[in-house]
Amino acid sequence: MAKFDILEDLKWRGAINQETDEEGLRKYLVEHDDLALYCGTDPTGDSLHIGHLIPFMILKRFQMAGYHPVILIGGGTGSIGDPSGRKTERVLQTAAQVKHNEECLTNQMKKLFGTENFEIKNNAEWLGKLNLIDFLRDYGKFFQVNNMINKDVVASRLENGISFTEFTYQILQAIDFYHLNKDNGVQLQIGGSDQWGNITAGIDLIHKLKGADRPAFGLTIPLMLKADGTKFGKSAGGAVWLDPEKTSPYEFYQFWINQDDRDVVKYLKYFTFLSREEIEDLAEKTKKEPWKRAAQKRLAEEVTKFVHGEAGLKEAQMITDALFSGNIKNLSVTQIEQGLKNAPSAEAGSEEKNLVDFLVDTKIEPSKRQAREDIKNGAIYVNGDREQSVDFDVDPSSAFDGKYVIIRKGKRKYTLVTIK
Ligand code: 629
Repeated sequence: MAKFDILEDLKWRGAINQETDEEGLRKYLVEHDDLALYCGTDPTGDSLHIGHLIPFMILKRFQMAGYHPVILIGGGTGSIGDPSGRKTERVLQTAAQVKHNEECLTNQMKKLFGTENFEIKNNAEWLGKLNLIDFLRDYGKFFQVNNMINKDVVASRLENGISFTEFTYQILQAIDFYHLNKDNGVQLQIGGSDQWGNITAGIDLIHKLKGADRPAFGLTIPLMLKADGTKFGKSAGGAVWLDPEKTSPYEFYQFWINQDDRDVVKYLKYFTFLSREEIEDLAEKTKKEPWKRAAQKRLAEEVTKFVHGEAGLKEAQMITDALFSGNIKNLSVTQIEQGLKNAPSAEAGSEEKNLVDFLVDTKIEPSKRQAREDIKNGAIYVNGDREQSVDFDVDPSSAFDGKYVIIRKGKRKYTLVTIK
């Protein structure tokens, strides 16, 4: 059976940085119908963020092409700490933290990958059983310290120091690949470019223990760079998380819809399952009619749907449309909280108050004179209604469960006033 040429597709997406044996992997895929591959993540937090999504979407692409992805949650390695990409030693996590994070990440993975044709493994299962003497005899002998310290990750830390614990990390990740190759038929490991040293350590170990012709491959993905030079994956509120409690579906949607024209096509290639034709069409539209932002809209829709489902996307779009049109009356309290989380805020008491005073007390207007002028000019909206009378009284109990009053000044300047 001739399968979809996944490597060609990844190349076109710009998703391949380095490969350990490009020819060999290509040949393997031509000669075999099956391939199992893995990517690991350490439970250092209780949610994935969109940076993690990059390798996991590639696993998903392999899954969709009929291959078998394995996700490794590093319960063992997460108790040690990967020095990759870090200038300083990590603080050890407690066992309880690791356990909690493992559970959170496992649930997120299940949402993204479903239950068919994929599995989740935890390396605590085998690493946790290793005793020190066996570790040194069975594995340590295959690692040369001189090679280990030459790996970028260690070399860059030699001046300021690296503990023996973190120094050993690459051996643990190597044991994982060996274990998964031997017991689960995993032939390929993928990861971000920071993982190159750990991935090649695993391949070397497999080749030493199982022979040089044993199929074992590594592939890394380039570091995501933004056209404006700032760090990818950050929004006003910090990292963009997959957990809807940390980054609401609305914020998530907004993050994608606000991307620069110079980045949007690259993101479509990385973060969506749209076909080459569709992406090329959107690239063309971005060039010819950038003001329509067709590519950004499609990107936001696709990624939000993938991560938060159809319902999450609907909600994000509903809030977006309401805030854009000013027609906010039908939003629920939680939708208001999502939509105006990063908007200016103020507080007010629950008693009725004249609009002019309300605007000055909440500092939405600098003076009564300015407040009166803006009201008369029709620039002030209270809970979605334009108010042009300076005698209008704001009644905080009239909307949004009495919790909020929303003032809009001009086209889109919202202030969320919390009622105390
Ligand atoms: C045991 C642990 C393995 C294989 C991998 C691992 C985890 C790996 C690591 N990965 C990063 C992480 O956990 O630290 N040692 O946050 C992160 N990864 C996704 C990408 C990455 C990488 O989860 O590979 O490059 C970020 O894009 O930093 O047997």
